[in-house]
Amino acid sequence: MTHQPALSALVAKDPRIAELVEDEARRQHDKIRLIASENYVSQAVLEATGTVLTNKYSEGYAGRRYYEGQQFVDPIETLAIERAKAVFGTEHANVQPYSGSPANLAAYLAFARPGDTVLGMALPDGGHLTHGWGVSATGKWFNPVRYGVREETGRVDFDQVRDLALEHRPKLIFCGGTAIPRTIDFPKFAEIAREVDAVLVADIAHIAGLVAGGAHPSPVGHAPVITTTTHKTLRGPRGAMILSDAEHAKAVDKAVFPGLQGGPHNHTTAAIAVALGEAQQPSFAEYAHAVVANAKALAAALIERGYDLVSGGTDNHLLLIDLTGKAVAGKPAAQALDRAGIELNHNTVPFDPRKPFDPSGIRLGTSAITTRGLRPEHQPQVAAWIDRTVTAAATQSEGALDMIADEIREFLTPFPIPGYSA
Ligand code: DSN
Repeated sequence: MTHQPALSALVAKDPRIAELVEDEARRQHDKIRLIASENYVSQAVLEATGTVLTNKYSEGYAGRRYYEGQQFVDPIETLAIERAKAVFGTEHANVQPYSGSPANLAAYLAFARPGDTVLGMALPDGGHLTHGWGVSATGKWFNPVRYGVREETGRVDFDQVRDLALEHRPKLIFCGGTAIPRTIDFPKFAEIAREVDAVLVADIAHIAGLVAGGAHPSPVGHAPVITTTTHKTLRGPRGAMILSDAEHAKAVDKAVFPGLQGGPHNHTTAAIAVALGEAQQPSFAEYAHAVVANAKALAAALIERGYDLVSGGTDNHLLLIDLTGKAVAGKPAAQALDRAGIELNHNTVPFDPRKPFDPSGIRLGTSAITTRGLRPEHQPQVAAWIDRTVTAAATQSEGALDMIADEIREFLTPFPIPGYSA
């Protein structure tokens, strides 16, 4: 058995599921995991998610619940809230959203009405589905207007943001997204939001851990409402939070419950509290800065090998690579990389002439490999494996992939992960 702690009851009761979980643990151990939204949570976070708290219903908020028996859930949720406020320096925190999309939906429910205009970053330019993209409920139920990046720089076009805001007078402006390799200029967004009297929502799902660790500027004081998942750079369980100033607190809470959700997932709340406790430690700031150092080193090594990075590099954990010049599209490259032991996702790049399901780019992030202990000196080797694999994919040299996977498995042996024992 490889999973830690051992899944003895699961093995006895449901060997097929146990076997699949064991296989997944081994897969996570044997690969260089570069999916920008993923990480490895600590053993303590893993344990908290697997507790009896999953048995409990707790609609409402601490001291104001609709079910009895909240003697222990109330202090757990209160601790999570207090730690969130301390880590991010906000006046209010709601730790109940089930994940990032419901957290963003709660922001719409709190501060807009169906049909209202919202301004968000276009998905192919790095935004998120829930920032008003057409196929999302947020694009169907609201009137979305979208800004993007400048073609020549790959960075947000603030002239366009301002022009669109002045023309359309949105109720909400979203900043942040899923494929933004550069620092988000919160003061600039705040200035535009103030000018048109819109509520600025900073979606910091990708960079929350960097903000918490002081490796990215904070939106606090600029965006009155901040949404985030808890499982990306922040390194907690799958969940989300909404942070806000005191003025917007009541509307946020009402929107999450009873507006959008039922009972919070108490096992997740406990694990969020644990992750936030970890984020309060000095070692977390070291981790956050190491994530950025690794991303910069990987970017430099890839550029040296002739790769075209959107915006020319990175300021955070994320790299977006346009493979147009490499004779292979994003999806076949990502599939070859997965087979070679490097896990990432295909991604559109700004002004992509290809379709989202078969785009020109790949997206990489360095949080998981940083948690695992890889450092800048390892990045030239990671870049070399990526390059060998992309070249093999372009020339359809399938045989090279298994050899690279073997090399990577051996390379990773001295880097243990929580939840797995070889
Ligand atoms: N799935 C997340 C990501 O990978 O960025 C966004 O929802």
